Amino acid sequence: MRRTGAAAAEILLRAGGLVGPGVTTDEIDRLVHDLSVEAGGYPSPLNYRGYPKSVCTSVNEVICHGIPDSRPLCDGDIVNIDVTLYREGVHGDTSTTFLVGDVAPESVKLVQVTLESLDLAIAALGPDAMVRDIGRAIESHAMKHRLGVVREFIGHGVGTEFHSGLQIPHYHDRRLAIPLSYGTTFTIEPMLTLGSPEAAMWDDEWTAVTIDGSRTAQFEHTLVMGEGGAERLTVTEAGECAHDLVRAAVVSL
Ligand code: EYF
Ligand code: CO
Repeated sequence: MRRTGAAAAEILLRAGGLVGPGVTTDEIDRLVHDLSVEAGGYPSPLNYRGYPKSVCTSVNEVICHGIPDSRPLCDGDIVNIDVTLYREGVHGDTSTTFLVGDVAPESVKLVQVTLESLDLAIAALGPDAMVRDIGRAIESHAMKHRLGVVREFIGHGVGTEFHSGLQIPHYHDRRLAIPLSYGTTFTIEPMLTLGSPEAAMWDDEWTAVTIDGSRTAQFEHTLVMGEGGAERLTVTEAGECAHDLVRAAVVSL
């Protein structure tokens, strides 16, 4: 899981390097596909439950599962790239929302707070961590910044299967007193919104969008529970990931 996670993180970093005005999400899809194969693996989304592409690319009001296409990204867009790599018998799942060119301050804030909410959720997982600690950390940070938390799509157990039975909601529910035991591998992937957190589905039956067309951002890591807390698996061997690129971009604004 550590090796596959590191390879997925490298692929996401490379994909993020391509992001810019004029680049199509089909070009990002091709790069992710080719890098996954070069890494000795396979892009998990391709043909997963019939999904037609190798990566999800979710632009502006698209919450998740955006299908890459021939439209170029525009200056001011935000785009989530969600990479899952299957290699050595396991999946590594990670995503980052990238800024495309010059992005309006409200959207930059959305991206920044969403990343902070993931970081806070990971930090909230101590030795006796429970599933509810994750949603509590995310929802309280979102509320502080008057952002919505999407409830329809959640984090999940991940390992030899892309999605195991474990469910990781990003909203607070005190009934989720479910221990995250040593060795559990799972994702946290909060989706926050500027407006309504309600989701609607495009006619393609994949693309989930906000019902009011407001923008939304998402960040994701695959994690493993260790003795002292959660360890991020979707980081390079040097401990880096594409989230760091966004952190640097946001700070320099
Ligand atoms: C309505 C799929 C899409 N499901 C989940 C299939 O966990 C994921 N990313 O972090 C994740 C990625 C993909 C995915 C890519 C394709 N699917 C199944 C059911 C419904 C759906 O969209
Ligand atoms: Co996932």
